[in-house]
Amino acid sequence: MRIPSVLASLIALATPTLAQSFNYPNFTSTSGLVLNGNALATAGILRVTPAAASQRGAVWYSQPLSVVNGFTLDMTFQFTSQVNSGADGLAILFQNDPRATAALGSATAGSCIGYADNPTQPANVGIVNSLALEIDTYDAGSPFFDGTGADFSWHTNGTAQNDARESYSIGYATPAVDFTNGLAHTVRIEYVPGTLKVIYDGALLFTTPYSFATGGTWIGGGSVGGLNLINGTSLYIGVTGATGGVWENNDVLTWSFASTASAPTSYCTAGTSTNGCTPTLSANANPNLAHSTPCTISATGVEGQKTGVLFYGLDSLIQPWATGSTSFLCVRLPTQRTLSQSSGGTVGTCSGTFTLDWNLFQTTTPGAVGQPWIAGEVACVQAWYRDPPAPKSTNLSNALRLTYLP
Ligand SMILES: [Ca+2]
Ligand SMILES: [Ca+2]
Repeated sequence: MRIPSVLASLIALATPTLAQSFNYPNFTSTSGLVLNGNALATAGILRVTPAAASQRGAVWYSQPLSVVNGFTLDMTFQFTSQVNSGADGLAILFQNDPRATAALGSATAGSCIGYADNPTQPANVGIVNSLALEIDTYDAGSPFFDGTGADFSWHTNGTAQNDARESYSIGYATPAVDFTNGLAHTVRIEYVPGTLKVIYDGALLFTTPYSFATGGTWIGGGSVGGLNLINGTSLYIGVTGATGGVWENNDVLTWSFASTASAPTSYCTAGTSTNGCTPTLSANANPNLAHSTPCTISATGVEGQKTGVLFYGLDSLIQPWATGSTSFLCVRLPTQRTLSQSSGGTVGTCSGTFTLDWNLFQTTTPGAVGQPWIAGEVACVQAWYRDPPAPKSTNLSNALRLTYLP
């Protein structure tokens, strides 16, 4: 039995390239999450803190996820049962603190929003080696000097413990529609190395220069370094919150995250055609949501003058194509066929090619599998071609994994 060992090696090759993501459309289940402090799940809502005095909570995805090549994070949040206009809000955290999923900030001030150190207290418990996006609902005045008490603010102190004082902000904005109005709102964070974008209720609110590798610049001046990433790639991702002498429910309704793969990655192996050809699939770049940057997929080394088609699905698979075949099916159902084409070139040689303009196909094929695409989503692509003497009269190329960029 040779096939099982071949399959095992293929699976081992495929594993490191899987997209890293999570998606909580609600919190009926908190599987995969670690809840600290006063955080709880209730009626499908993630209540980072309940509406009571001097609460703090933190919720972490249990595994570190890759951030080094970029990511997209989406969250729906809501502040309810506000007392005296409510406090103190939520913060979205990216961290590599030694406490890992046990990390939790100061309990002595709601203004620390569950992640920061309290500068007026001797205990040092701010989450070190972290970047935080405050969704701040309360202006505490001195020593924090929050903007308006209803603002987003990025805070970091590099590899040292994070700090909620506004002097540790690297960028902030106050949205025109106040998120403390009791209604549900959405925030999206898009990170590409060098830039953080905050999209609030579907519209870009502000952009902040920042890189996990090189850090950023505090709003009051002075540069701050980047973070030490886990394995050079990853951080724990979470949400924290707090209340003090004024309080509210600090709630999260939905939450999803997807890492960006740096480039299209190949997986699986090509079958060998009757004339000894092993077609190789490649692409110049990952597609983006607007289909505005070139994404061309090519299969080279195809037998000349063969009819074939590129097809794709949303997940990978490694399954023998047919008894006696050297090919594998590497794309899980449901699959989407693109247009049938001829490989060109010379009969009996490996001089043929198939090509696909991914953007053209997507923009001219409404309802194609995968639409509407979201950032971080994966498409697994493979080429199929006629080879009459072969088992099942056909063979397959290797496969390619594309990851949608914002
Ligand atoms: Ca505040
Ligand atoms: Ca603040």
